[in-house]
Amino acid sequence: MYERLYKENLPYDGVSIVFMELLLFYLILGISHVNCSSLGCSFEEMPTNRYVESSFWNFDALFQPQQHPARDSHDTFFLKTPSTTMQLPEDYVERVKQVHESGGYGSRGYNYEWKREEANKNLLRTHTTAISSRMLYKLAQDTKQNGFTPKKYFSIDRVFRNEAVDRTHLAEFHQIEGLICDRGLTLGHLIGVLEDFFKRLGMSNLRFKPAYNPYTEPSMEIFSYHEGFGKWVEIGNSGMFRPEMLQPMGFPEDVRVIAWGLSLERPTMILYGIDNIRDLFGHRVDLDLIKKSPLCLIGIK
Ligand code: FB9
Repeated sequence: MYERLYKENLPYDGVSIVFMELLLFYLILGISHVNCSSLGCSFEEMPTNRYVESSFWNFDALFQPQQHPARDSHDTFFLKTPSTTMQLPEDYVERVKQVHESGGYGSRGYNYEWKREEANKNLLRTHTTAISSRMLYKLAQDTKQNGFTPKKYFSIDRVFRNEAVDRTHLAEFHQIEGLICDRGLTLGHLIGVLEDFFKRLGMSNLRFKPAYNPYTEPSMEIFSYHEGFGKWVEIGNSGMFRPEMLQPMGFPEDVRVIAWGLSLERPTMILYGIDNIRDLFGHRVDLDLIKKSPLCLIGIK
């Protein structure tokens, strides 16, 4: 495995990330073994090989309103060419339009005029949750044919945000996302899974702070007390996908989805003691640092 890294001389910035991806892959494998009995399925990796996404799957399908600040070019990289997406599932788009404009499924929606041309705009995905929306829509379609099967998905890949660059933020970073889709899941299940997930990253003693995401309700920011820093560190975000997102997809009423996300760079910087994100990701990465940095198998027996 490691020989491949050097023989194929991956672009410098990719090497360190590969290490952490390996780490996380093992981590998620670890978790899937734990819960396999209860949910009888293990985590499957979502296909994230598409940086360019339509606003529809990145925002509208997630019930994120078209006037939401994250949807303007201050936060999002929109494409000049191809500026608009080719095709969307028309019947589903109509249901998304409805739920944004006038609600349904117990929601009163956002009461604004939803524009197709806005949903057609292509962009560099701002989160891998755009892939989660595609995968969940496919699962709902599949459910209509062959009945519902519980699923656990994860993704680890690049996302792009037109943000101010500083010591810990670049205009692109790697997002880690996990989701579990099953009947009758509750916030208790989410908290249990998060405690298991982060314990394997060497983080226990978690605190959960109510938060807001357009696509999850309830939502929680996750904090862990970091002995070294002597303070509580925000280690991720999470929530239960809203019925306004899941019902238009066609899921049965009692199907729930718990999901969570964090970055790959933040834990890597802290675990490897890297102070500036540019030393971890980008053209300034020192390959020697990578060569001599052992793979830290935290929490992996
Ligand atoms: O990674 C983050 N923090 C972190 C994680 C691990 C860690 O490990 C140390 C070894 C001990 C340390 C820190 N964060 C998420 C928290 C902050 O860093 C935050 O300021 C920056 N966040 C990024 C987004 O910034 C705009 C980190 C990134 C992030 C935030 C949210 C999600 C994903 C990545 C999400 C999500 C989500 C929520 C609900 C449903 C589905 C996905």
